[in-house]
Amino acid sequence: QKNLLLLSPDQIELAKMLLEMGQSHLFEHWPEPGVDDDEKKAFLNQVALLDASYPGGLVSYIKTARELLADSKAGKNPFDGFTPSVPSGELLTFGDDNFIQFEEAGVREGRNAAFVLVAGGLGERLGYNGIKVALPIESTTGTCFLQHYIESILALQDASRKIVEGGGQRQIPFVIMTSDDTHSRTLELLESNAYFGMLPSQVKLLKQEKVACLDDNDARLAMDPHNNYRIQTKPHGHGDVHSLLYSSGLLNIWRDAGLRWVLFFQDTNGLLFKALPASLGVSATNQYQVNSLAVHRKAKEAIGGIAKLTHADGRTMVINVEYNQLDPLLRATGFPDGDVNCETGYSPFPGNINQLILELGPYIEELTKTRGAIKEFVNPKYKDSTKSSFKSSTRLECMMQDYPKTLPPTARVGFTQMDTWLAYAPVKNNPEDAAKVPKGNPYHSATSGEMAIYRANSLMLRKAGVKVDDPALRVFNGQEVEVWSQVIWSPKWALTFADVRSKVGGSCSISQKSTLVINGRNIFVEDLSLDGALVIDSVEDAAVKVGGSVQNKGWVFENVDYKDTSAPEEVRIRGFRINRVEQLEKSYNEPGNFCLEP
Ligand code: UGB
Repeated sequence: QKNLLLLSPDQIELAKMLLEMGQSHLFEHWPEPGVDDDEKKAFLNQVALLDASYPGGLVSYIKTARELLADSKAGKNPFDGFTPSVPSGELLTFGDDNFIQFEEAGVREGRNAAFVLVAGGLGERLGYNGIKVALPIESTTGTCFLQHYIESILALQDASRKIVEGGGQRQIPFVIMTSDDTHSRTLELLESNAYFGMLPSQVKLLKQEKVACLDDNDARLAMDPHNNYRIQTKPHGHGDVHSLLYSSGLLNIWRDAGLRWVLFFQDTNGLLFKALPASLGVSATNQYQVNSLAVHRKAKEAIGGIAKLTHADGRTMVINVEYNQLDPLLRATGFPDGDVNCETGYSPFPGNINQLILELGPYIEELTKTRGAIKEFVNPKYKDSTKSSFKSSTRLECMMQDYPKTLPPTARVGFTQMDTWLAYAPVKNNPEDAAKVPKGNPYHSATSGEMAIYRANSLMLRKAGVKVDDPALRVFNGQEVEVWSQVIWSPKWALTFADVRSKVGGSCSISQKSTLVINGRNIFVEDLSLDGALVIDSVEDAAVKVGGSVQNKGWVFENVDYKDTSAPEEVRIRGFRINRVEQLEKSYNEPGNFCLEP
């Protein structure tokens, strides 16, 4: 009581609220006034932050936690009463007429889009000490994920302005959700690289706050083990992105500026922008309020399945069901074999890759009702089967893909499914864990993430008529991977398959050991025979025709063991470095027409 005199009226209100919510243990150890007064005030400042950054405040957090903890203790199945079926969506085949039409529609819509990258996670599973968006997407050019994302958005912006008559000068907004773990390093990466060519005003960082940890089934808030004037906090999950966007006011600004789409994506999927134009085209053509990008999924593969759930009482929703829940749900609802492949050799349920395209108008309408709050879950690790105490504190979590859970059944929720090689190659697992992945399943490591870029670019060139050799098999960090020709192009060279087709011609061939780097908008590859390394750079106003026979010793992959601490971390985690033995390198820095024909 005496301590109340130290506090401001707002802080007193917060303290009372905590006492009413059964949190008196937070104050029990407080000494007399005069001792640790600054710490006591700092504690209430933290409480104020936790209260302000959760929709409905701490009262709501504690109440929801009690409900979810009770459900968890009772073993309640969140899908009780629901029967899964395969929802309707668009199945795309790379490079066919349909795909090309959707890509064109997507590029047209690009100028009406805003991009949101969720990058608050540290990626503990990857075992990398930096922020994941600073990792090189591949080691041929060393471009980092953030640079690649920004250049892809800028390429879409340019392409969209060109395609739409009077396309104007609209800049595509780019939001990055950060957390205390990633915020300052993300800002530093942007600032020290001149925002990779974006206008600083185009980029907004929104920092998510952590949420309070819970010690028991009564949702008693946990004290920080290192400071008994702080509540222990942990990340709440990427679902926070919705409430942050809502409270930022950006959505209304975007709507007033005429935008129509918000595209959400994750930190380390180097293939995403190859799949994105067509998917945006699907959203626009099919008028999807929610469009989830998806890939072919093998039954029981460890990615969620997108399913339509129909409740006995008539409710329906189209939602991601995590892989560990899909199989039991199917078995419990009249599919005795559970999650099995159909005649295509894949599960009929599309695999969720967690890249979402939301239509802005209905999104704002929904968030106005929910304030961006997303259905949460709790995952306590119990000490024993009585489920009465936890091994360590837990907290509520939420996922951005659970957004459709509160939508009415009339909402148009669909998906766009593509080949995995085109759309999905995340970098999530450390070398040791990746090496243990059963054969045939994806490693999702820095090694496989890089190899996927070479494969996708090689396959795209093949589809455009270039003769690209079959890959070689190599083992890096205990993972056997296909090594395709190392073909890399900047997004301004080609964003869509139509771009690729329009920039290669004649009879071209690329040997397996070759490296081809194309960095410039107007580079045309015609009748090129490449067996070695070729690097072409050009400025905007230079048009360069590249052809003839290029042969040299090229660039070679040298194994590096992940335990070799003399190598930089980003090299170690992929298990190789590139030795640039010999190359033909040409830069065209002046406007004009040029021809490279060695
Ligand atoms: N992230 C945040 O921004 N804030 C957070 O609090 C947490 C994460 P992970 P995970 O694509 O394979 C997701 O850790 O567990 C960002 C989907 O939920 O990589 O693999 C973080 O920076 C899952 O359904 O997520 O699971 C990163 O950009 C499945 O689709 C992103 O959120 C899976 O991804 C994802 O974080 C997948």
